[in-house]
Amino acid sequence: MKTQVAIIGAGPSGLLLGHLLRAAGIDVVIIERVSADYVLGRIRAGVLERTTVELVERLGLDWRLKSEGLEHGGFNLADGERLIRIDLQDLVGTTVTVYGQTELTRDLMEAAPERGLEIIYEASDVAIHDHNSDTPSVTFSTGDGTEQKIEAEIVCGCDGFHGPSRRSISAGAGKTYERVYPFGWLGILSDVPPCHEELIYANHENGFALASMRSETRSRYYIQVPVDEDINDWSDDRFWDELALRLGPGPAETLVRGPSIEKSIAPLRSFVFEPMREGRLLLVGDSAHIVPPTGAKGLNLAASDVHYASAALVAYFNKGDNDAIAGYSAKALARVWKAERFSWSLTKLMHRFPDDSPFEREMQRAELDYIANSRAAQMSIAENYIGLPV
Ligand code: RFL
Ligand code: PHB
Repeated sequence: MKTQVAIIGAGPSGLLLGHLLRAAGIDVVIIERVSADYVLGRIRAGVLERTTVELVERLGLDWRLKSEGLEHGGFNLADGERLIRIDLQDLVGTTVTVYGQTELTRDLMEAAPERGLEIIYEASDVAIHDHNSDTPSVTFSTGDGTEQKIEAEIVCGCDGFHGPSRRSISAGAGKTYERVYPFGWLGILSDVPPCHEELIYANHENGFALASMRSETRSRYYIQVPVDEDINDWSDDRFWDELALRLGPGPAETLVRGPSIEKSIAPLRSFVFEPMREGRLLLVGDSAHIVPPTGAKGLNLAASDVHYASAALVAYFNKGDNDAIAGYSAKALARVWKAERFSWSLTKLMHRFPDDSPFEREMQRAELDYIANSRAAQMSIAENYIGLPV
């Protein structure tokens, strides 16, 4: 099989990139390790920046996002006593959209056949070959054990943090930056109305909590737990009690409890691999970088990588511009590092670290009080939260 671009991974970055390239008349094949249902079963991001929404609009695949997505003009930081509202609309004149990653992924998957975007699911042993030559290829096995080979001009690694693409970069050709946090987020999804009309990020003595949502009838809540926590120790009742305590008296009063329909623990990590390209292999999204979810940046960073990668590939294939691909990594990384900084600083501000002394706790209190009373501080948070320009 031959194609122009082989994309590894049918998560949001692979699907968005595949659609944008197809819209420019470029041939694409996506190779995904698991089934479509398995991809859709992962409950992840919920907040889309304007730039991410615009990519979906450009594809004309935004009808469900427009009708079911919730536009939020602000969000809240809670410090145990009060809600500090960050008024995005007033401070930076724009909004974010609450729309589940699952829903976005479903929209992109469903539109693939009609747009000639081929996706091969359940491909095992995916391997990249010769990306430093002019004739790279990808091999894999299909469900019945048949070996397949796709020759491509460019390979895009959209295969997340654990995929093979980053590991295919030559030894010594890249550098890794990493910070692993000593805690994770225990999240639940429940078909109950949200406790508040906007998101609440809470800093409590017992640890961080987040009140989020997927719709007016479906809530998504998280609490910080130690990284080695056993999920079986968290009955729904225990989760709701702890969440109510951490969110504080106001939201606790309006909190509606119900059975969890999903419950999982996600570890928190900051990670950057650079450069995001070697030869004809481009790394896109979580394959190159991870942010802790505190700033809601992971999926949005994947989308901005896609923006830069698709522009470079369209210039390369349709205008014969070889330098465009060479420039991809530096362009994407400039934005990646700023999102890393924001996600790390919000994580530090809102979580309990096991080694923190009373001094660090007072620093958090002082910073939250400063934010509560400074429009300049709020504006800085707001412009990062809505997403820096691409
Ligand atoms: P994904 O979504 O991990 O998709 C990668 C795809 O590659 C496939 N794959 C392979 N395919 C072929 N061969 C192999 N050997 C393969 N190995 C892997 C996988 O099966 C998968 O389908 O990466 P992508 O596309 O780069 O997208 C990144 C986002 O998923 C991620 O950044 C966000 O979910 C992060 N994130 C959030 N981001 C936001 O922007 N806003 C949020 O509110 C937000 N909340 C979150 C989050 C992530 C979380 N977790 C669980 C890590 C909340 C949580 C709890
Ligand atoms: C979510 O709704 O899953 C969500 C929202 C905001 C975040 C992280 C996760 O910062």
